[in-house]
Amino acid sequence: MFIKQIARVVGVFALLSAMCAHAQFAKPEDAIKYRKAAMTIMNTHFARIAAMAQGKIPFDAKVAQDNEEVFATVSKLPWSAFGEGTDKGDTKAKAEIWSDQAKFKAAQDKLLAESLKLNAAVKTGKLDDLNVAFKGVGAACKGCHDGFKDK
Ligand code: ASC
Repeated sequence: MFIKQIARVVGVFALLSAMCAHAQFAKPEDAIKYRKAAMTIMNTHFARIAAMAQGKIPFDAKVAQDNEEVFATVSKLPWSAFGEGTDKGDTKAKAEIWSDQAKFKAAQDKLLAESLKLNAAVKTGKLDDLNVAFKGVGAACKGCHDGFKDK
């Protein structure tokens, strides 16, 4: 009986800590470093796709797919690193991230939606599809930066 109660309490704590997304970072500066690193990787892989879509480098469907795969995965990572206390320090994050969380979440959802379209586009293997989808993702990046990132 008593054991069951302990198990229940432990379970509740585990759930609470899982819900507390920024608990994975020991210090705010760790979270800031993490989200910047994720965005650097997003930029690297998105830029390769963009270069192909814009005809700056030769189009290779396999290369586009490989880069999209990394982008899709890593673009899910930054958001949990905008927790409490990470508004100060070595960051260009605007206060609006915390004061208008619904809008910030909507900007993340927009990126996810455009990213899914990019995923569909790289699968067709057609440069025209890539060209349309990469613009959607780029607009989502820019939209969020315009609203939530200092120059
Ligand atoms: C990138 C990058 C962005 C977007 C944006 C598109 O490669 O780092 O923030 O594309 O410039 O307009």
